Amino acid sequence: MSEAEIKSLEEQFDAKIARDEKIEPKDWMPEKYRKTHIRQISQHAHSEIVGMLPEGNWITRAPSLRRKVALLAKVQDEAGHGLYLYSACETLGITREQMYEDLHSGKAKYSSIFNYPTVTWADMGAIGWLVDGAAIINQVPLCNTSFGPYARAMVRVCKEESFHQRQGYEIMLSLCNGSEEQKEMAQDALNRWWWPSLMMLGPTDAESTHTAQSMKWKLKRKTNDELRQQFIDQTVPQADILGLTIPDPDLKWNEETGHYDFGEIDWDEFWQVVKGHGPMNKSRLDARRNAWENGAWVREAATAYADKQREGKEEAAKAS
Ligand code: BYC
Repeated sequence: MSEAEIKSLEEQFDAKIARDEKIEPKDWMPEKYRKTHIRQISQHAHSEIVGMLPEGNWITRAPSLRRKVALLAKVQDEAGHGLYLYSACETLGITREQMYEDLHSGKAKYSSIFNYPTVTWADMGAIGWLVDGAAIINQVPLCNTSFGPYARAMVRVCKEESFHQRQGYEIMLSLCNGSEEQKEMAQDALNRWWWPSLMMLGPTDAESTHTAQSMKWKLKRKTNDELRQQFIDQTVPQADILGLTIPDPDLKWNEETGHYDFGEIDWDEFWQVVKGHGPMNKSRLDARRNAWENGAWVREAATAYADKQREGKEEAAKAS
């Protein structure tokens, strides 16, 4: 392709983005747009799949049948989200095997938040309330992202996430209306999950390598700091209803800005976790690798069965 042809394609692409039209898999797109989407969508898919582990830890210990059913359904939804996202990502020309390989080798990232342990039942409440709460704030703008398959996957994901957030908040409400010990469990879970939930929305805009370009492409519709502020403003009144204290002595309503001011985030901790040194990184990756290796016989059996079916059909076609 000549330089002039590429320039014309780039101009058409930019004009489409400016008109808020969706980019579809077979449309021409700049290589960097494709690569950035593969990076973000695959990391998002991995986060959903790894994100099943901390909650999966509590399915057998849920305190009632009702809680067990809801948690089981939530974890299954997360598997579904991962699968939509892997499918959306495949439309950009990467195979699912390659994505798995990148996760298992440690090359691909997944959300920092899932590298923390779930030590009490209250953590199921805190994850639903805070982690899914932050996820919704991050993902609602993605329903309007420029790449069609990602935007469409996000619509369904967001509907399910709002149910997840409500089930988490309801667990917190029950604990806070329960015994003194239950309320302490809820406060302890908030203390442990608050700061990691703020970190989950990514580094500050000043430190974010991808935000400026992703905003231009309308991949991202809001910056990391905008999302974080929105999350804090939305969540503080919810903590008040629960009667819980956000573990940030600097948290204060600011009349002038119309937002909450908040304390310093420990970014060293965030980068340590992102680089693989969080409390549960090793355990999470080991669990995913083991699941992949132990599931090899299922994949082989399914392939052998599909081959047999195909051979049978070919022989039948020959005979007729
Ligand atoms: N953890 O330039 P930046 C869920 C990396 S699952 C780890 O700001 P970007 C749920 C970033 O990748 C929710 N790494 O990046 C499931 C980049 O490194 P690379 C998951 C992080 O992409 C089960 C570098 O830091 N949500 O809801 O513009 C149960 C610089 O960052 C993190 C999504 O994936 C992090 N937290 O913005 C319950 C949403 N943050 O790639 C709930 C889709 C940043 O250059 N993703 N990094 O090596 C996004 O919206 C964006 O990718 C982010 C980061 C806002 C997360």
